[in-house]
Amino acid sequence: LDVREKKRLAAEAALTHVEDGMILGIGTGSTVDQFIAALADRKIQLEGAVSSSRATSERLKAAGIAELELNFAGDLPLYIDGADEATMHGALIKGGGAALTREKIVAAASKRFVCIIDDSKLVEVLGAFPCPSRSSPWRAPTWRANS
Ligand code: A5P
Repeated sequence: LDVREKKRLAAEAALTHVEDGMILGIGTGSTVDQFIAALADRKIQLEGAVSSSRATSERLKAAGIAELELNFAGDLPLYIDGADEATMHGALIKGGGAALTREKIVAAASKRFVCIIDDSKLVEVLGAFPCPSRSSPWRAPTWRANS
């Protein structure tokens, strides 16, 4: 599989956590783009999505998914996003897509975080990816190595 196909598979695996009528928090990046495409392809009817970046907002609009403001949406059941690096223990480096501030805000408002990554993101030790948030890697409580 090429990387794009792997991203698509990771994105599709996350669909098992998504139900019609949900309001999702949605991160940023090429894996998230695959997730948004998968939502549209499967014709999943979300109530809407809270976006973490302008790029994601554009993708949501193109997919016909309503974008909601976090102030109106309130607490979210689920946040979906990729990562730049991940350990088998679920520690992550994020921010490589330059959307970290909004990503953190939307993730913090969400009950669960399902991280969609392919195996190219797995590392023994975090830190090879050059980003300023290195000192405070995220914990991803619902991260699954094989999904
Ligand atoms: C955005 O700021 C990042 O945290 C992304 O989630 C991360 O860069 C993953 O991007 P890709 O899915 O393009 O690898």
